[in-house]
Amino acid sequence: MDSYGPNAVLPYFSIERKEYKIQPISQGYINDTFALLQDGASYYILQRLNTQVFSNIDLLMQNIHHAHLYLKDKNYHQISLIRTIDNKPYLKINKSDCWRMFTMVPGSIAFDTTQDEGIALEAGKIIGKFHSLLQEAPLDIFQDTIPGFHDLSFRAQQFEEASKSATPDKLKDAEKAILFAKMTLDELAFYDPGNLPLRICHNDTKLNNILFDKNDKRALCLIDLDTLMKGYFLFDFGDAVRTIVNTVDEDEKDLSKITFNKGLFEAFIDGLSMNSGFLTKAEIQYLPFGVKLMPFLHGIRALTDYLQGNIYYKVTYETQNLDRCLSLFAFTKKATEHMDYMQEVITKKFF
Ligand code: GN1
Ligand code: MG
Repeated sequence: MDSYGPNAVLPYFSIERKEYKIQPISQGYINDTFALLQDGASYYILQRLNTQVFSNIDLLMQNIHHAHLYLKDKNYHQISLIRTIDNKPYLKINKSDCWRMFTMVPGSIAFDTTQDEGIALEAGKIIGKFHSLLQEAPLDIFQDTIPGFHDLSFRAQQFEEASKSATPDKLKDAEKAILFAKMTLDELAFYDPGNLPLRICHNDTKLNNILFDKNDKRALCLIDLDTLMKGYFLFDFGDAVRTIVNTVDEDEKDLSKITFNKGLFEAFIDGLSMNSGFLTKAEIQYLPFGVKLMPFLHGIRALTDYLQGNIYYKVTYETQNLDRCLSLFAFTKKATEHMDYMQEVITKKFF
């Protein structure tokens, strides 16, 4: 039973029986994702869930079910879950082999990066819409799928433990990154978002988790709701901004290419301000902090994984986690340099 592949699981889902071409989608560091194509068009998305990272799939699928009840709006495209032939939300072959399927949104596209201010504006709008809709949901129906996911002190503690047990070679290669991590942890100790309201957050709002209409480039919806949990809005804000205003990939090795594009930032803020009625004044003031926090959090997590020998993220080469860390830390520096600028733009556009 443990040698199931995408082909073997198809008969267990309630879809039309046709000859589908199965195409792996390589983006994503956690789950294995496949597109099911027919005559060149995608019909379904099939995923093998990473049960090491997500230890309670029932809970995770329940969160998604609850979110779908609220993500209903004429300006928000809803993705449908395809149930199994015995009417379950996912296929459980055994505890560590779990699969699920969604409909593909016809004519949609996702972008890893963008130079287009129209895309940045649409991204801001849809993230605002997502939060406005979920604001109506009671917080307590959602459960944490990864406790402490964006908790900085928890991530700092994991990093410290990894530093203690890492090999001398790894510690040497990561020397600069380790220094930067320690310095930034000291700086961030001054921030305390603890009084901000908790909301249901997506917690992974990078640009390529937003679907756009291929033709008119309207944002349709957010995908990948696996990390839907309670959190602060600044998490979703920071994750979106880090992947929009930086016009190169998250693991870019040439650090001189990393940008903080002001036009894209302002367009994103314009879009968000169209659907931002739910935000409190205090949350708005904290937004620039999110743009520094999120790349740093991802960077320190990648660094920790590098030091531990790549046990969490999927990597295609040995030092990929270190490259991701260096690139994310380089963007953290850019964010730090733009704190006053961001505050100015935000004050002008929101107040
Ligand atoms: C992981 O696999 P993917 O791309 O959905 C990670 C996110 C990071 C992202 C990119 C559960 O998400 O936190 O933003 O890589 N998800 C998990 O850095 O760890
Ligand atoms: Mg994700």
